[in-house]
Amino acid sequence: MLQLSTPSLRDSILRHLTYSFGKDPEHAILEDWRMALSYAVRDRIVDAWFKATHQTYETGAKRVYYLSMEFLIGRLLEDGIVNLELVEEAKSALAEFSKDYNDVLADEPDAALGNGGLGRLAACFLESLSTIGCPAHGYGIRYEHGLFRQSFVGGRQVEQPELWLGQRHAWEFERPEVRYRIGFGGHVTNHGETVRWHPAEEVEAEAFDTPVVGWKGRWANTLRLWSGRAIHPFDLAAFNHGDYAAAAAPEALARTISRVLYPDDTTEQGKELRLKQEYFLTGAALRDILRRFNNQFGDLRKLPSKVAIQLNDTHPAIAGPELIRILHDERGIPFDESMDIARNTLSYTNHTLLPEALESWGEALFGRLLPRHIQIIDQIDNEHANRNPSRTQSMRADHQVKMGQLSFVMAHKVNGVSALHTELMKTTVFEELHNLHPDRIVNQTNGVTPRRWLLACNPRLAGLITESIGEVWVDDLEQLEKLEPYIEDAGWLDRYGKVKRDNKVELSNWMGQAHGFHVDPDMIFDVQIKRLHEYKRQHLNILETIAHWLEIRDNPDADWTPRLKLFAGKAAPGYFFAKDIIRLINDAAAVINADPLTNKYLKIAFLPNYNVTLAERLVPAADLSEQISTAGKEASGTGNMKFALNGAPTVGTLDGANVEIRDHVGAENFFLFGMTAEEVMERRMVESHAQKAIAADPRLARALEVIREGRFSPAEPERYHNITGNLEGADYFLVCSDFSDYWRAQREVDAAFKDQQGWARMAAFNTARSGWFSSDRTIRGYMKDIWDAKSLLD
Ligand code: 26W
Repeated sequence: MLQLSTPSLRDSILRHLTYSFGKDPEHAILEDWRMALSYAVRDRIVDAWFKATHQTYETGAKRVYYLSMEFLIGRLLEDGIVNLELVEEAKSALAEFSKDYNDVLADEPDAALGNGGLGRLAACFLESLSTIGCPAHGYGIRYEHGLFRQSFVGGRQVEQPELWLGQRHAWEFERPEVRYRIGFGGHVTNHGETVRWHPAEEVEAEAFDTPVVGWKGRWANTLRLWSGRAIHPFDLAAFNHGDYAAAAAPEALARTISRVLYPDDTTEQGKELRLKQEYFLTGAALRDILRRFNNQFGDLRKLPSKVAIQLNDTHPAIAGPELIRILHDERGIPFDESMDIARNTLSYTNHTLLPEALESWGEALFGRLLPRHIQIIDQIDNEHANRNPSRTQSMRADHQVKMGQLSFVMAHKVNGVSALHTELMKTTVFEELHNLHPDRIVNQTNGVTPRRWLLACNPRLAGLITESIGEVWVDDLEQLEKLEPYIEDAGWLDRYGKVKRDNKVELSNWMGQAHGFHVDPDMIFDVQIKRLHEYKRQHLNILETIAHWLEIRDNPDADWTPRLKLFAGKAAPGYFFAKDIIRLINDAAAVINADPLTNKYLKIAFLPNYNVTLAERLVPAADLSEQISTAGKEASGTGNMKFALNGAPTVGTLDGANVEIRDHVGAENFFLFGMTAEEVMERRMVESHAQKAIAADPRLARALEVIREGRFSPAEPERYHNITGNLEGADYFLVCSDFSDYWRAQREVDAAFKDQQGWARMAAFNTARSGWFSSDRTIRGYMKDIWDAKSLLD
């Protein structure tokens, strides 16, 4: 392992600046310094990477493969520095060149290769797999354009292409020697037993590797991302005929497959290119997995004992049919045996119960693009029907290919992502399959990595914790419980409270400088940051805020608890209702923030372009975590865990992992409101439930009225009639029915916040009792219950 002192890091930075980037300190630009520091840190990660790779090979250990269409990585430089415990060394090494550490970190673009929860979970999982020392690969797509950049024009969301590769990227190694041809379309021929697929078009998948280092740099795994390449990139003949576009077309077409991330996170669009992306990722990953397996073990019947493949939702579900195609069509293993080998190798995680998010492809499109796979799926379906005569539901009903059903049947384990969600899987979408295979569904409640989401993003709190109980918590987070005795010490609690206030001051300064938005750091920082979706009910939050504003206007001299309502989040470009909620929040903010009668008590901010880096800035400064989804809709949530860890009590419903957070932190440290998942089902049956709720709550009625009459859109009074119309009508997500109790909970928050000592206690108990929500605990669960994989570090 290379020396880890400041001088050697400084030398390494200077050496890379000089020889890797051809710059001397006088002429180097900020990006050069970032790249030089990144390379200096990367050198040290590569050592751990090589050691891990060799050890895995030598020990013949079982490998885990995590297949995901999304990896919401964010920035990697600080993560590398923190995991290698080089923060002070990096700061002082840069200082010797009078460079500011935070300026250099801020120059790195986010790798926004994901939409939200599913993608970020995959990134946290990879970091935990490395921290634990479990041999693993992540497989994904190297999108040229990640999730779109969001800006607001007149309060409306505007999307622009994201250009992360527009700047130099320090964290990937191109692998030109690792290429696989992925076919599409064409036809299938039968020669007696053997079936042959003859693709009509082929594109090459080229590998780009990123090392993922764990805590203390003891291990590093590989994230392998595939990029589309043309087999014959340039059509010289066309060029010679002056048809330059045609000449470049092959390359452009091939790159299309990895050009951009689909920005939808709940509605499957059924687009052909999306299916091509899913097969591109899965086909290349399986080729690569089997090449590595063959090199080491050979006998494919041993595959399940040496390889565990996790499907991150149904997006890579084609892995089942593809593995059978290779085992049966190419390697001649009988079909049912191929099916068993595949099932014992594959496992599937479901992340949502929303019907519109469950992938189901039209058989015409599917059959045209993957003519052999649809045959195999029919055979899988028949095989399953034969083995389960009582079965009624088919994965091939109504001329569709239902990827949820296929994933369940082709997996030896299926898991949900919170206790409530896993139970709902058994009683809703997978009820019949659960009854047929009662021991297949298991729960693995989500988690987050404490390295990024506490140690790196909240150094003030991490410092206080380490000073109090040592640093063991960093990779054994339940050690945080050792903080409980300190909470009884008023002096310690003051320091805990000061940490939060200093984080709030830092965020206020940043909001002032970056967005010209000035706010009093003693307000309650009430934060709702996540993708925009009706089930997450950002419109319930703004409705309560408007009702609160009207109440303050009625009694401006009352003893109100000043509050900042902070929003951030993107809406899928085609999700117009969600985009209107964003616009309403911005329109309301413009009026309420300008109201001299109330703006010392209530302010609203919607920060643009929410991403991992913005979350790292907001979470440490939050006082209150908004987790207000309609019960039964949020599979787990992971933001809720980050807030609790960073000392922000939750105002929330009994949904997803909120239930388990409340169980761990204590009901007295959680502001609960709203209907349970059962009550939601019942309330939906109630005739005009929304009207009844509005009639019963004048505050709600009045808030809806001012929106409907155009108080926040005087130029276009009817602008939000779709929102008020929906809420006064179907209100499927029960915003109106949960409003009164939400109001009640928020007023309890106001009262509790007045007692700063009391609030700090609640916050500190959230930190001390949230250790279970580490992704290390989650991954150890997968290793034990699903993958039968071992750590090579323990
Ligand atoms: C096909 C379009 C599409 C794309 C992504 C449909 C669905 C998705 C994801 C499953 C949506 C998602 O991110 N789900 C979130 O997953 C998190 C990690 O498990 C959970 O914590 C969130 O509750 C869940 O909404």
